[in-house]
Amino acid sequence: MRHSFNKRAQFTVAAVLCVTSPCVALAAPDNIVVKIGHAAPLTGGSAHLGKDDENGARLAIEEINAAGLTIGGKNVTLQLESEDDAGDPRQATQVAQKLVDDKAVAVIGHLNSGTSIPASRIYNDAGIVEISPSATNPTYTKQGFKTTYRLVATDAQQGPALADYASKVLKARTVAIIDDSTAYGQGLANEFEKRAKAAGLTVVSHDATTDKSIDFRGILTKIKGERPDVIMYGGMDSTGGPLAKQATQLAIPAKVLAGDGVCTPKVAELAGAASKNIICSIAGLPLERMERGKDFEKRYVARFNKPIEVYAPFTYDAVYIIVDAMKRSGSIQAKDILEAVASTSYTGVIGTTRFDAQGDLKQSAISLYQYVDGKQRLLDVVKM
Ligand code: ABU
Repeated sequence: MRHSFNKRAQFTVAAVLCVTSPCVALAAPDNIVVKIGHAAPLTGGSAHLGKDDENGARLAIEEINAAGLTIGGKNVTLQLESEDDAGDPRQATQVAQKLVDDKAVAVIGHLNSGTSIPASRIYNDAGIVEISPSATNPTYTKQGFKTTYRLVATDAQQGPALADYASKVLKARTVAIIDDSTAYGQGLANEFEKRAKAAGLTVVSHDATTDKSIDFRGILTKIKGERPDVIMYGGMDSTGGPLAKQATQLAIPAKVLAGDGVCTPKVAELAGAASKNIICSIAGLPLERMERGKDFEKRYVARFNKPIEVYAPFTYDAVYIIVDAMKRSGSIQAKDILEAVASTSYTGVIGTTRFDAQGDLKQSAISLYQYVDGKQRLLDVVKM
């Protein structure tokens, strides 16, 4: 039943779009339009990251359509349906339901852990694969859903990598922790704290703010009195940048350690000269260590006339992983794509992707960066 309904729906989409969209007017009668969903914050403090993710997916879809795609003997045109979840858990579930109702056969997203986790139940109920390019909270893939996948390491790996750097490289003895109370920020801070304590660091304080805060002077003034060797921040760049800047304005000498939500070109803009105090990680290989990274970067910049933020290579590969599953199953049905994604062995820009039974990567990496003259400089890559 489900099979024939989906097939009818996809032909209907093609017909409707032929009269409403010049893009699909190109589609011949035997050309099936298949929707790939994407969801991320396209408004609000993380809109630049959401747009970066969308651009990566769009570039892949444009390339695949230009090259021509045939699945099961039928010509297929991919269509990106990109939705704005505003980084908000409630809006994320509404957007997820819309993508399901609109018959997306797979979804790339969401960007945040706090949106990916609640949305994942909706995709699971609908039997649609969800591949997050960036959600790092371990809970995302621990819910027992067969539909949840991610292309990054988890915070159970990222938190310890940051704590080990603080302890072994910075030789820190004391740390003050701040998190933004989100699934990501709080989760990462907690993982960091566990490993820091195990490594013998003293956690002098652990404070919570929100993902909308921009004034950290109250917390930072208190922390200044605690004289920590380092500050660890669990949150995104839109808040991490001002936090680092205000710490420098208050003459706090401590380095600010943070995860992938902070580790962007944008944070240097927001922190200004204080970016030299930031050490951050991303939950994958650095672009410069990806075999096809330079080539991807050239095509991305030529198409969008802006630099990559962080996870565009991951959304780009996510599209190709979905198409690889279509090719291997010879089907454009959501249930067949879902089944085939589990046995993915796909070499793309970010490397070779293979998933474990939970939907996490079998092999991943954590890359550590500092900022020199406002530019990211790679410090280390820890293979997982
Ligand atoms: N991993 C950082 C940004 C996305 C998240 O909330 O997990």
